[in-house]
Amino acid sequence: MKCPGEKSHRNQARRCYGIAALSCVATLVLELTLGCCRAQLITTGFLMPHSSEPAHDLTGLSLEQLSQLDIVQPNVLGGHTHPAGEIMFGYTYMHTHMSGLYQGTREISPAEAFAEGFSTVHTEMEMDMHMFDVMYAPTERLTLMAMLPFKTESMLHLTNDNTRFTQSADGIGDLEVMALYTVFGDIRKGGHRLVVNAGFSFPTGSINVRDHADGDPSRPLVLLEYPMQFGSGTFDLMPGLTYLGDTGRWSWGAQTIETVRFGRNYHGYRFGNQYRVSAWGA
Ligand SMILES: [Cu+2]
Repeated sequence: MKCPGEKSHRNQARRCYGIAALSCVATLVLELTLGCCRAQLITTGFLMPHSSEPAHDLTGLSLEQLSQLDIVQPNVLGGHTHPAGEIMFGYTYMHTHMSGLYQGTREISPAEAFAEGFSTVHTEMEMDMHMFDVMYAPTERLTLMAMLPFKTESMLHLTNDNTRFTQSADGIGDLEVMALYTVFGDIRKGGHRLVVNAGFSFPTGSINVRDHADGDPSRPLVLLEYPMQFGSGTFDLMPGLTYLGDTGRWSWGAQTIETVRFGRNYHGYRFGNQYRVSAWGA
């Protein structure tokens, strides 16, 4: 976090938190409004049956074979399971663009933010996320999955003396592992299924992400804002429940997954808990 000016240390600290809070609001609101702009460009996986058959990719399969593969909605976290012995490697690319400043739900101009005493505002943030995941089903009822994101981020700043600068960073995020246990139904028969999700997030993503002050390589490295940090810094529990429906031709589902954070990270903060609800059809 960068705070120019010859203020007392205490004053600076407060100003920093002010900016961080403002940026959090901007992030939250834009997540909602730009949610549909998240481009899910590529989602592929190849399935490796437990037998000695060579691995094949999806491009060699007929439409009918594709429709029989249980790779419904891979972009829904833990939203599908696999039959016993199957391994899936997945890759998802996601681009998130955020811009604008919000106070509550009202968009404000940088000038208004400066008038409130902020010395620097964030005008835009870009994030590219490459998500790698692997799934394996040791039994018919149990599927295990692990996911690790790689993030490239940049944030554009505007200061009250009208200087613009960019800070950027890249690195891995938090490793998530999840067990999906089918409590009702059978993946081979289709119909209705109920799956219990039990996930855990390890703080492998840095919360010490730094870049040069003012984006100027000659200046010292400073800690970047909360949205620029790669991980939560805490161990998080992710319990959830997934309902899957399948008639062979159509499939649909609904899911709720929570993220419950434990303690505080070594910088003394923690993110809020998350509650997610998704529904889909295909
Ligand atoms: Cu899978």
